[in-house]
Amino acid sequence: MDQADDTALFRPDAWFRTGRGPRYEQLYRHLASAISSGDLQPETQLPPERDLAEIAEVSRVTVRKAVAQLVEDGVLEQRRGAGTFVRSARPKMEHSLSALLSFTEYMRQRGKTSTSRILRRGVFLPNPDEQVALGLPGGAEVSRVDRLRSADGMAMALEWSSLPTDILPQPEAVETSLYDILRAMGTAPSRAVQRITAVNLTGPDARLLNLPDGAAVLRIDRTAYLPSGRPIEYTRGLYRSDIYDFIAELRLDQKP
Ligand code: 16G
Repeated sequence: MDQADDTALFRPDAWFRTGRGPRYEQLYRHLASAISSGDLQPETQLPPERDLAEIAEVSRVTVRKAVAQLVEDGVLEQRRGAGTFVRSARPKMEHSLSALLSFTEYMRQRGKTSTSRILRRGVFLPNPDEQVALGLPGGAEVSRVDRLRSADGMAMALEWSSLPTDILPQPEAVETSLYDILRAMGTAPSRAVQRITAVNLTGPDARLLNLPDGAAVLRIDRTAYLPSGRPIEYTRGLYRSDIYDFIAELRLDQKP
């Protein structure tokens, strides 16, 4: 369980502006948006009321009012004897999460059949990017699946996916769809954060995608999370930008 020990989030300069309404309302709005943006993750424990009042430089009554409102909204939970926690059940969010598409589904929606050519599958020692993105403990290994993805036989994307080994113990099991396997195990991601950049292809990547050296493609790095907030997939992908009109999925957050 995480402690919200990053006090910067609660300091007055993070949430208080003169003339923007009562303090408890501003604090309430700030915490609500930190929860819906994921800055305060599910299961995070808030500092005790007295500490929170001290960090936020407000009275305990102000903290109590803001927290009470968030509890009423169902985004915070007070556990007797334990403290106040960000709730993990977010029904409204889960509804929108069905929009998190896999390559296979994305292509199916467009009437295309997807196939995967496996370039590499196995369990490896993680590199620093994987370690950070997946929050892997020291010494943990990582399952990797590298694929060339095609639609109706046309090469569309190269994807290098990494997952914790307890989530994907057998990377050899991945044939066409990774998400089908995760769904079957009840560990499909429900939220993803993507970073999209334009890059130019070089060497072997260009040849695999049947594009000339230097062709512009989209690079999309996706980190995907379980509803609990645990990161379980880190995929770096190169997508043909000329034919792959990629849509960044958005997540509808709960309204504060
Ligand atoms: C999408 C995802 C990728 C995921 C894959 C699973 C993006 C940018 N990337 O390509 O992260 O691993 O779908 O697809 O959307 P699959 O279930 O067909 O293997």
